[in-house]
Amino acid sequence: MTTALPPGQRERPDFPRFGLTPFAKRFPTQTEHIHISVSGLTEAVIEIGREQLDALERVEQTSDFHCVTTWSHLGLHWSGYRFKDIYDRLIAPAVIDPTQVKVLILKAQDGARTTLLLEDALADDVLLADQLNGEPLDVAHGGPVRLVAPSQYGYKSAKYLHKIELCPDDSTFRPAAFRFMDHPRGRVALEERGRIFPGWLLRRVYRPMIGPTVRLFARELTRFHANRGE
Ligand SMILES: Nc1nc2c(c(=O)[nH]1)N[C@H]1C(S)=C(S)[C@@H](COP(=O)(O)O)O[C@H]1N2
Ligand SMILES: [Mo]
Repeated sequence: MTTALPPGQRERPDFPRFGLTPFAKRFPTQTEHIHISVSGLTEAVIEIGREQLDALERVEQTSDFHCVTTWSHLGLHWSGYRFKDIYDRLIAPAVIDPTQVKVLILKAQDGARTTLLLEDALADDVLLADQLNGEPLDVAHGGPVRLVAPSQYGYKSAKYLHKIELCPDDSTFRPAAFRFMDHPRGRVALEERGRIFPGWLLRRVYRPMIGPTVRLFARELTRFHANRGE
């Protein structure tokens, strides 16, 4: 069976390290231990680490990954925890008024941040992944732990996740780059690449940036490993 690519996407045989160019040089400080703190609209800050995750069911999932710049990598095999389980079991019990929680602000160890509607985060295929293709998640792809939201563009899948803020709306969110590059939902099937400009226009703007960005991110990763003596 062949899966049709979503509108405007092109298949890439490799899965490159990728992001906004300022993040090419930024890396997590904690690459071993999982630590995510959840705050906002809760009675107290919730700390999630290996111990809390171990109590949940481990899930395996094969899904495609779609970057807003139009590259897609098909058939990644992730392993981790369903975000819905994390929310229901670890977060929701401490939420003061569940009807208030509409948006999650996701913050990463490299300073990247993004939003996700709670409704989208609770979809069955949204994972907190700590393994990729049978190996522990490496620094290139967001280790020790990242979000994977296959139905949204890649920029919603925060690598090196370490903070989640529960919010009633996205009014406190400052995007890492220009506002037009960010969409509140970012659904791939609907080509919600950004706000303001239509998807077909953003395709043309973004596509030429793929090659140089992939090379930059690869170069900086090599430098990171060299500095650590790896
Ligand atoms: N923390 C963090 N998360 C991030 C990014 C980043 O630079 N930093 N880039 C985003 C973008 S634009 C994409 S396409 C994917 C790329 O994931 P990969 O580097 O594992 O291929 O991560 C997303 N999550
Ligand atoms: Mo992306």
